[in-house]
Amino acid sequence: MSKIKTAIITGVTGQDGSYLSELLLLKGYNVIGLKRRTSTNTDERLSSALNHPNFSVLEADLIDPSSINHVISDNKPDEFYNLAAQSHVATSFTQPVYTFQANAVGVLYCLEAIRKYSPNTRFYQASSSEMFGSNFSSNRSYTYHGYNLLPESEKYQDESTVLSPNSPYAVSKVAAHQLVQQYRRSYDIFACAGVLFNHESERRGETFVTRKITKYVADLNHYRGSLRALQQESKENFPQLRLGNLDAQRDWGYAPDYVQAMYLMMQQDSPDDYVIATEKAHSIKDFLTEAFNHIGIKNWEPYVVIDPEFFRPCDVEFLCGRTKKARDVLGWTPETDFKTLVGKMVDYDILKRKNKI
Ligand code: NDP
Ligand code: GDR
Repeated sequence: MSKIKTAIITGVTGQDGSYLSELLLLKGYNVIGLKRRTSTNTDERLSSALNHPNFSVLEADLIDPSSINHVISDNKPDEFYNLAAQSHVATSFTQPVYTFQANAVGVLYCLEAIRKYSPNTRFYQASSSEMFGSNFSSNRSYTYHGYNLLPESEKYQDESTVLSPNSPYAVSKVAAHQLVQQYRRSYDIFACAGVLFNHESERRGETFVTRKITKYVADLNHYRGSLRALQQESKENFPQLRLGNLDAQRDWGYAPDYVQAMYLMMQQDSPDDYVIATEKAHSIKDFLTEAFNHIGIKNWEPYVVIDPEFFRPCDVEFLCGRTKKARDVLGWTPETDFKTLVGKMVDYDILKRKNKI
């Protein structure tokens, strides 16, 4: 009989950590989630995993190397998924030092602990499409007076696109990404990185733009329902949704599809880096249109106000991944399209608003 594998997941209380825990438990793993000490309960996303006999939680903080050393030397896991991070790009402009410590130096602590105490442990790093910044690849170049005039349909990012980070978050992720490659080359550690494009879900943090929109739409839907119940017609009292840059485009996928890719990368014969995306870009305006359409509102504009507070000192305008390598080597393809993703998120927030979840 084959031995039960043990996986450690950092960032287990986050969106991806919770889905990955459920996936690995289904696959028969013994899963140890690492969470940092907080004064309030952060277990909301773990309600299903916490009831599983093969799931346990230990306290560790990525900026405290002794806590990382302990969990790795005590447990010598087969697989270690590093999903913990200060993951909010806008916050990285106001907390750059903490962001770098957690997202870059924290990864070094994990890699060093594996090198010293458990060199056979396989390591997964949550790298990000933010690392590309404003850079992209294309099969042809089309310049006019020095300006690149390529249509967006011909721009993409893949494993060979040069990294060009333009936020403290992105710089920290590039540092971590290159450390992973360095440890792979220098010490023969099985260290791989998934360069994941934006992925969302019903469990997405409420300050990311997608969830901010779907929560607002659910609140608006609830408000309209109560007005109808009172047989009144008014939208004046309902506050507008305050957003920043609506023109940025993202390649949005569904988080449960993306944790499958993390697992597959760790099952390969040799470690490598893979871009994971849907290969379709949509703007924030497209997301607004889809989310408002879902509750029967054709024009979102009267409900949205542009607020300078939500603009970043430097933003990433266009991200759209190419996943040939992941499809060919891992056999991975995303199952959930943009429309379905938005619908799932709005429906969930509507149910939550009705206190049914
Ligand atoms: P979340 O923000 O939902 O979760 C982040 C997790 O990291 C939380 O569990 C958080 O704990 C934990 N954490 C933060 N700081 C520390 C620390 N110092 N020590 C220990 N734990 C810490 O992120 P996602 O689940 O969305 O993303 C997972 C990873 O993937 C992150 O590294 C992110 O940067 C990266 N990524 C995400 C993408 C996406 O679109 N979702 C795309 C590409 C990369 P707490 O609950 O206490 O806050
Ligand atoms: P991102 O996600 O920065 O791509 O990072 P986010 O949802 O925060 O922003 C996406 C785009 O929307 C614009 N935007 C707003 N963003 C937020 N948060 N709030 C607003 O009110 C708002 N208005 C407009 C932003 O300017 C941006 O262009 C996510 C995170 O999960 C990272 O951890 C991960 O690495 C990347 O995705 C890939």
